[in-house]
Amino acid sequence: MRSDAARPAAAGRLTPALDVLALLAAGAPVPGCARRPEVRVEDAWVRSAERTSLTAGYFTLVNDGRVPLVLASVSCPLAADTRMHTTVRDRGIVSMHEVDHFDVPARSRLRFRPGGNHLMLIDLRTRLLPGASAPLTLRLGDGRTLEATARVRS
Ligand SMILES: [Cu+2]
Repeated sequence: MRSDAARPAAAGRLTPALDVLALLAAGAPVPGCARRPEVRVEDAWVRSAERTSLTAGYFTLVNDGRVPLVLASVSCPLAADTRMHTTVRDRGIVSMHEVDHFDVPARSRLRFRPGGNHLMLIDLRTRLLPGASAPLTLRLGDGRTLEATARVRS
């Protein structure tokens, strides 16, 4: 005759280890082991503006996910208007153009950096001194928003 009572005890002893393996296999966060979000903003900074009411901002939007996304707009409460620009070189002439949105494919990075894509922060409400910070809100095409803190530097 088989002993049913022995089985649950044995299974119970194995369960904790199996649970952790199942969590790892599912990619779930394990306590004490923080994971970076798949979609995130890195290296956000804004050029200091002590005498002008206009400056530029930069960041990297990381999309480590399997789904493409769209960067629809960026705003900063320290500026009356924030626009996304790209820099274009055509036969030696450098100009910048406003961009309505950026497509960010799955597993890619969208970089804003000097000489390339950049934010224009227009009609600053305050001087931006090195060491200060400026909050940025990135709005995605699906309605999600990402908050970032940009360091002000010269
Ligand atoms: Cu510009």
